[in-house]
Amino acid sequence: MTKKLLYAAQMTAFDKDGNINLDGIRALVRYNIDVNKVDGLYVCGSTGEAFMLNTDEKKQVMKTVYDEANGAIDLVAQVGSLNLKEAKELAKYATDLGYPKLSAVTPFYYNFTFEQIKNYYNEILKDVDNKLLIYSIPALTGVALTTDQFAELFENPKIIGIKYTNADFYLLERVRNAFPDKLILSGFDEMLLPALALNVDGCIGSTYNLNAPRVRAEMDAFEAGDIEKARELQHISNDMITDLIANDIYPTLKLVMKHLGVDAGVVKKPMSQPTPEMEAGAKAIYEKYFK
Ligand code: NAY
Repeated sequence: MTKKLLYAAQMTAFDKDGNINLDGIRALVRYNIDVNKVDGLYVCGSTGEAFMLNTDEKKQVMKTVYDEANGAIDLVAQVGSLNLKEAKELAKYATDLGYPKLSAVTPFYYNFTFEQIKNYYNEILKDVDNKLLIYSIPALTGVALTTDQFAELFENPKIIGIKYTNADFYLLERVRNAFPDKLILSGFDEMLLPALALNVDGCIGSTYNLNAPRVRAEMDAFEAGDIEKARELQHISNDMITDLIANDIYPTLKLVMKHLGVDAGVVKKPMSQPTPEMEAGAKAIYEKYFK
């Protein structure tokens, strides 16, 4: 039995003017390594607000995380972009830095055909010696790949798995069964337990920046066959996630981090800036779930 992997989706700290705050990013990495004891970090994904960053900012985030982690944990650089030239540049940049894995979101917005999506992945990987996880998040991209399409993408040996952020458990079962040797990481934190039941290799999520110890205990209980305990822990996590979503999840994650002793700054506009009500809600979440 192999241990399930726990990755936090790395947040990007910003100041109130939307500039990246490298010290805040370092503090988040340290907390994830020292306190959360994660197996790895997913850098420049949705939680990292990367689709609102320019190329230079993405590079600074990747470099800062890489330096701070200093080889202690696994790192995945999300390089996907509608600008394929940028995606290729970032893939090369992250690979040259030493990132052991890349990931790329399925290209979105223009309703690309599967042929175009396939060419996008093969182009990103053409000139780099690295491995890649497909970042599948149909709710945000509108791109829902089928088992056969995943199989076609896996014809490229550099594509080693999927970050599966999808509530379609029928597809997850089909994909897990069809590709037993691929790395499949579950991306919806509130659906971790059913994903574990379908034998995912682990998870990547935003709430693990706060909640990793509880989630590790859940995965350990699951592996030990104590489903009742795993269910109880998922239930607490889901109460917390429900409260986070009700309070506006992205800014609230950072506000709760502050109570945990990490100044992760604020989110970038057009995401909402903290209001006094939001701050009160974040304090209540901290007190209810983390004190
Ligand atoms: C990413 O790229 O950072 C992620 O996909 C992390 C996964 C998160 N998805 C989104 C859209 O933020 O952790 C989840 C999510 O926040 C959580 O399950 C609450 O819904």
